[in-house]
Amino acid sequence: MENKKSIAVDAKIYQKLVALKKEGESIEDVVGHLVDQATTADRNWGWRGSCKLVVLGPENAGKSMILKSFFENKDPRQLLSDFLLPTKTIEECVYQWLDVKVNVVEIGGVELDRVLNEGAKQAFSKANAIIYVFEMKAWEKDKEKIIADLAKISKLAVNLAPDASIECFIHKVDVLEKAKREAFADQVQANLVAGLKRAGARGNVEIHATSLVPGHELEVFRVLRNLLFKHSSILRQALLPGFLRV
Ligand SMILES: Nc1nc2c(ncn2[C@@H]2O[C@H](COP(=O)(O)OP(=O)(O)OP(=O)(O)O)[C@@H](O)[C@H]2O)c(=O)[nH]1
Ligand SMILES: [Mg+2]
Repeated sequence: MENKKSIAVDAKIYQKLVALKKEGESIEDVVGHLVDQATTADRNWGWRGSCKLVVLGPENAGKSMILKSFFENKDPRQLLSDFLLPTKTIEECVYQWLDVKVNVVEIGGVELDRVLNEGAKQAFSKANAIIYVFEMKAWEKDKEKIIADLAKISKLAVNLAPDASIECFIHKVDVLEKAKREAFADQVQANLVAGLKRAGARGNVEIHATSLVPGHELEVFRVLRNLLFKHSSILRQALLPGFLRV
């Protein structure tokens, strides 16, 4: 994957990453090397940390493909040329990412309203991140529903998953040509923020414009990696003072 952007991490971690940086490298390169080092090491790291991700959103939004490309290392090109059956239930999977045991709860689009209206206790309980995915082109038609869903999620999270960050993927941004894409994504983002405020959403909803189409896929990887990053003791150790890059 080509890494052109720097990743958004908190200031302390960022400083440590800068300290590990060799000449000519970007911060993304440093994280990439740390990840490679850990995944190719002979030593079996085992699970040291765990985290729970809940992924939900309307039907056909791209949730299953996002998860397969990130956690199963499936080539997005291949995935996009295939057909995936719609997710008809709530699917729970356990993935390993470095030394992190990641419990992923994926709520199929057909289950979305039921889960949100019935309280979502089990699905949301103790989640570390809740990711809501919708297709960019659905915005005009479905904006009220999207805002209502996100506001509901933010309120449910207060009691069920108080530590969870809430992430919203405006997905399939590739369907618009570049010039229009950025302006439209900015407009959707501004309307979403205003709508969430009106709807009394609680806490912060982080909004990301995403796509799996090659050339655009970095944002999905960046967001997921930054969510998991905090739970990895390998990366935490690597970031301690005195750690030397091999
Ligand atoms: N253009 C474009 N299409 C995408 C992208 N990601 C996924 N898709 C398409 O979106 C469709 C639905 O993808 P899924 O991952 O099955 O959607 P889902 O959100 O899991 O849908 P449900 O299981 O019904 O909830 C597929 O036909 C994909 O080819 C993307 O980044 N860009
Ligand atoms: Mg699915």
